Amino acid sequence: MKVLTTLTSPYGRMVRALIIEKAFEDRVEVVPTVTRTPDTPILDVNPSGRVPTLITDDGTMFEESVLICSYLDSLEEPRVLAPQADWDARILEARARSMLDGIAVWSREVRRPENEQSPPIVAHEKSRALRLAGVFDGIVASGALNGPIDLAQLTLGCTLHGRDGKPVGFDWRGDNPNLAAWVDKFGARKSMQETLPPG
Ligand SMILES: N[C@@H](CCC(=O)N[C@@H](CS)C(=O)NCC(=O)O)C(=O)O
Repeated sequence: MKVLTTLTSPYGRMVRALIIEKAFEDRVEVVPTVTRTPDTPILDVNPSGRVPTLITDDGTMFEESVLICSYLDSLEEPRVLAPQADWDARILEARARSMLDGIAVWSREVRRPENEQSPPIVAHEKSRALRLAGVFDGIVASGALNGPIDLAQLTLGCTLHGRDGKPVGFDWRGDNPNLAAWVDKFGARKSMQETLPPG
């Protein structure tokens, strides 16, 4: 199997880290690629052009990080993802995902030429991200993310670890010491160290 991804995508990092957590390095090849160019190789396999994209050995194409993580996780025990009926775990997954999706919108906005950026979008996403950082500071203080690795932890870790100062203005550490300590600890895992985004 192959997973195509950029090395900067936090969604791709979730899949790359899960591959390491599951010790699937020999089963899934990570193929670094580029996106958002007219000739990106992603378009040969996935018309959406998005990463991460997984191609199985029989040629089946998966997109969407959670779907890819669910599929890979299903291949071998122990499972990392919460069972369908574990609502507490899935609520946390969704919350972390909500934070990641907002930060992705913010990051994309500030990558546009300055005269094309929307200050209201940037302000909206910045306040959402900082609000959610505060929520997660309380959640990690309660110990809710200290169990065996799960998708909520993986999502939160890939959202925040190794991305300090990105996007510019996302200064969440000072007001959220519990979250900062949790991210530093989670970020020390081999799977996180080996998937650090470049630069
Ligand atoms: N919901 C998707 C989001 C994936 C996504 O937004 N990927 C970005 C990179 S971070 C991408 O492929 N962008 C290229 C494009 O929009 O053409 C997932 O969870 O996999």
